[in-house]
Amino acid sequence: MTKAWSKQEFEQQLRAKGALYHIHHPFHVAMNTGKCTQKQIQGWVANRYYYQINIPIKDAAIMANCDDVSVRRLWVQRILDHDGTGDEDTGGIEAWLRLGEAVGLTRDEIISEQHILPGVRFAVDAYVSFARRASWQEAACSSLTELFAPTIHQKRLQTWPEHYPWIDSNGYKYFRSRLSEARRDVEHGLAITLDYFATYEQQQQALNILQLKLNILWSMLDAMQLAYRYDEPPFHSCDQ
Ligand code: AHQ
Repeated sequence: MTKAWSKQEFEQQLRAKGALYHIHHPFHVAMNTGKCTQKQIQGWVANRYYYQINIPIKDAAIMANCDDVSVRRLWVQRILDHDGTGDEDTGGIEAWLRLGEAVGLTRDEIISEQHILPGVRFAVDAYVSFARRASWQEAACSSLTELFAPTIHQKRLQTWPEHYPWIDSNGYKYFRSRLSEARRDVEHGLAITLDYFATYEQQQQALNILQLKLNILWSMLDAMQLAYRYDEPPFHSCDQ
């Protein structure tokens, strides 16, 4: 029976997974080094919209599975951050639509989901399905990719204005809002994870859950890489 890691070591092991975060995906590297065309940026924003609208659904699934009112009291903020609370605060999904308009898409074409690639849809749906059937603690653990998210949002805010001056800077509101929201969320998710996954076997399970989410994020970008940078969109080789 292998001895469990200390909480410090367990956290180190979780953070080490950052080496596989999608900031290192060639599509992301191209975006952050100014190598993407407007079409490729538009494809990314339009496809990531499907991820964004599914985050509150995923979080509601976690809430539905969670019998701990103190956890729900904190977790509910994630839903409000995306859905907003009304006229004044229209939320992250609205900010994402603003990003879409800032890169030259129309709201209608984003909301229509006409650009969503099958591989992106499958990956996002897999995330929501996981959150529905996993325990709320396991699903909380899967959100820990946000340990690495502030860096990715910061990088976009630092590099995109210089590389893509044609993007209206009003579109960057979402990235700015996530800098603080992600830091707050991940503190809570990390506390749940470090407490719940106590034995060595459970700690290995937590690492596997985090890997599942890293795979989901990486697979979304694989679909976009093929479609928008290799010009091989789904069914491109079929006669129709
Ligand atoms: O905008 C993002 C977001 O709201 C969330 C919620 C969180 C979760 O519950 O899994 N993860 C996440 C992420 C967002 N943006 C991604 C990006 O690259 O812009 C990063 C992603 C994450 O790291 O999981």
